[in-house]
Amino acid sequence: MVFRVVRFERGCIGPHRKFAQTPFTNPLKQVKSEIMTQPLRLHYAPDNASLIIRLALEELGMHHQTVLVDRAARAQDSEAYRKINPNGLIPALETPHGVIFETAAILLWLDEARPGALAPRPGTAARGDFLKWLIFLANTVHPALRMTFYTEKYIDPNPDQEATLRSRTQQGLVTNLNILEAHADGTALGAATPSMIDFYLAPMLRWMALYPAGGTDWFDLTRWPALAALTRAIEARKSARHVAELEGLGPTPFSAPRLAMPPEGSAT
Ligand SMILES: N[C@@H](CCC(=O)N[C@@H](CS)C(=O)NCC(=O)O)C(=O)O
Repeated sequence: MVFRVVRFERGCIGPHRKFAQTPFTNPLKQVKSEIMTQPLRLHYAPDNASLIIRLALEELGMHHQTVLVDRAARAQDSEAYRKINPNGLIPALETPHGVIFETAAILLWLDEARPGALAPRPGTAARGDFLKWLIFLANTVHPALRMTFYTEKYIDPNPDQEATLRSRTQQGLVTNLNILEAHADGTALGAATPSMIDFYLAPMLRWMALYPAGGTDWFDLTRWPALAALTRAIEARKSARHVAELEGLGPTPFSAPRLAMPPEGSAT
């Protein structure tokens, strides 16, 4: 378990007029104090989708504990873990509001805890772009990646059909990356101050380069120079360097990744 230092910036959960009128039961103040007193617990495995959340937590400076899900023992399938995430998927975040699972949902929950820190604030013109790219990553890119990693979950075992499924899905990912490249112009994607979208995309670019073992020939990050720049910008951040060290991801975890050598747990 890793305990991080608490850093609560002033105004991290801003006042809300509707609630501010109720002096004794201000729910947002309550959330703030709950988060301060009850640590967030991230159920994680190294180099899994929990990496996205860990990067965001570190970047936000939010106090959290990590709880290893032992993939080598298929702990994600255990009865105990399914009480946390009934889908048996990593990550899950225990919060004062209960368990949140699904990467994008957790990111949005963190955004509510620290409005404006890693995403444009709700109601601003830039918010729509943020939401559409976040959901595009979560609904389109991430599930396609899963399909290339876990073909056995989608079709019956058959090496030829699995290879076809994988390569057709990877062709779709090329199209997705072309679109992302065209929009990584520093507005919603690849901005000088990264958003949650960048922290979501960088690990997925890493996994495209590494997984499945022997099935990554399709991927060459140099084809997408703006996305390559985004990976370099993310891995240069103090938060990302720290997480890379904690999960054994190496010095260039996103721009030129190598397989994880984590101090605990297993990536697969
Ligand atoms: N839609 C889920 C996907 C998460 C996901 O694919 N997690 C992988 C690890 S990267 C996992 O739990 N794999 C274990 C399994 O499928 O048994 C999310 O966004 O959180």
